[in-house]
Amino acid sequence: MNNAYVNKVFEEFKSKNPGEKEYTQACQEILESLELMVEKNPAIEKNQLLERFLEPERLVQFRVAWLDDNNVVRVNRGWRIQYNSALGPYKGGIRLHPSVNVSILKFLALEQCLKNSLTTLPMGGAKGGSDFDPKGKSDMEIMRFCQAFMTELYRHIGPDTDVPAGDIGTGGREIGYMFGQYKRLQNEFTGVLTGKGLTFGGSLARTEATGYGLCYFTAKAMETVFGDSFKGKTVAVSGSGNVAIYATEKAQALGAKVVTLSDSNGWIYAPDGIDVAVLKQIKEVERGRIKDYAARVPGVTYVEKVAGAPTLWTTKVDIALPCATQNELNIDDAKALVANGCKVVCEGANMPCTLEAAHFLIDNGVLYGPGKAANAGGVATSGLEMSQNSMRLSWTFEEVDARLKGIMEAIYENINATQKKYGIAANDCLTGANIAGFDKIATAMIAQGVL
Ligand code: NDP
Ligand code: 2IT
Repeated sequence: MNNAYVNKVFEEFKSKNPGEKEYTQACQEILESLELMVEKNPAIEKNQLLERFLEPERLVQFRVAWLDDNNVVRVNRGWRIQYNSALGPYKGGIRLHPSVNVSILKFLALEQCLKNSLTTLPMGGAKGGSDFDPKGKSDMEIMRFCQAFMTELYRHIGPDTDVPAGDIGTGGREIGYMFGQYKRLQNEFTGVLTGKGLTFGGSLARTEATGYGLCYFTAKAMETVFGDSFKGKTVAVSGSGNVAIYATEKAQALGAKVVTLSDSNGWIYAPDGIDVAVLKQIKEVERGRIKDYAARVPGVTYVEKVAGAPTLWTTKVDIALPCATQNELNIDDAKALVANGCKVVCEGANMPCTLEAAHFLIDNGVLYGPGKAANAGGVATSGLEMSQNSMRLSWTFEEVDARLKGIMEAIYENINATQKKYGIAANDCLTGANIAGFDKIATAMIAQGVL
């Protein structure tokens, strides 16, 4: 970073957030992009907007005590990080995974602010979660955990205050239990969570939205930059959860062949493409593992994740869509992708590429779509769920899907216009996304005074 003000902000950030590596990584990536904007826009420094933006408005940490099936007390830690409310009520998912900590949630909340801004819908940014591990838990244990989690969280949220949703480990089942507990405690049936079941205020197409939106964004970017499309392309998808499943479904519907999927234990190679019905049966109905897919579908191989084993990014593909988790694609993976002729990397997950990998991809001409833009379809459709709840109406699948597609294409167009305005390379959607996302937040923060 060359700009003295940006440098100073980053040094202060690091000393205030020692040891928070994911949060620092996200901050560095954003500040590197915003240098261009800071130089053209003295109001940012004058109003100390970067210092204010990089300090979460509120962070709540709480105990979550619950009883397991043997009536043994279990204790987890819960958090909600209400990062920025300049553009609307706090909005963002809840992650349930043993790795969850303050650094990860702050990085996710910070990314969420820029992402929500890019959607153009009125939503501030937040993230929450717990170090609870849903794996291997019974349905009743999940319910008791979700009820205990909401028993504390409910006092901090509300349909006009903060509207949580799903993320890793939090799907429709968990949102249902949390919604039920909120309703019981508050005695109010409101749109306080998104991703709800379709019979109690959920939106059609929310389940599909992140993966579908990722493909709509990628298709628009590819068409603009390369005059190309998904048709006939080979695609690597990682993960096998909500985002990965619907990215696979849409990429294949658009004429591509998805040849990889993964989970934290390993990855599969499916040379003939993915049978999405089998994938959904294993992951959504049976809650199984990706290796079960290889056992069930002939011609599919499974590579266990052990030291020295090749990663799925060594597969020869045209397009890579990382959809599992942060930092799952490192510099060696980026080099392997480029060496194999991969032209497009768009992120379904949040920050799946390390900073070094992202720089390498951009420097080598790969069309790079960062998560905050490419995966914004999930939260955008959450925003549409909030609108429907406020109107007490529900739109058809086709209507929501058409709005989602329009929003994803508009996000790309906004980035493209920003690239042109600032002289940024067309394959670098990262710098454009950060500037375009921050621009609206900065304007709103200045207008709302020193807060
Ligand atoms: P799910 O819980 O449905 O699936 C997560 C997938 O990622 C699983 O296959 C899981 O494997 C894998 N995974 C999770 N943690 C790790 C890890 N530490 N190492 C390797 N693999 C891992 O989550 P989602 O599909 O909802 O989320 C995936 C990503 O997309 C996340 O980064 C999330 O923040 C992001 N995202 C999600 C949105 C949504 O609407 N759901 C919206 C925008 C972004 P395993 O089963 O082995 O844990
Ligand atoms: O990272 C994300 O954008 C999400 N997990 C979705 C958040 C939401 O409020 O729908």
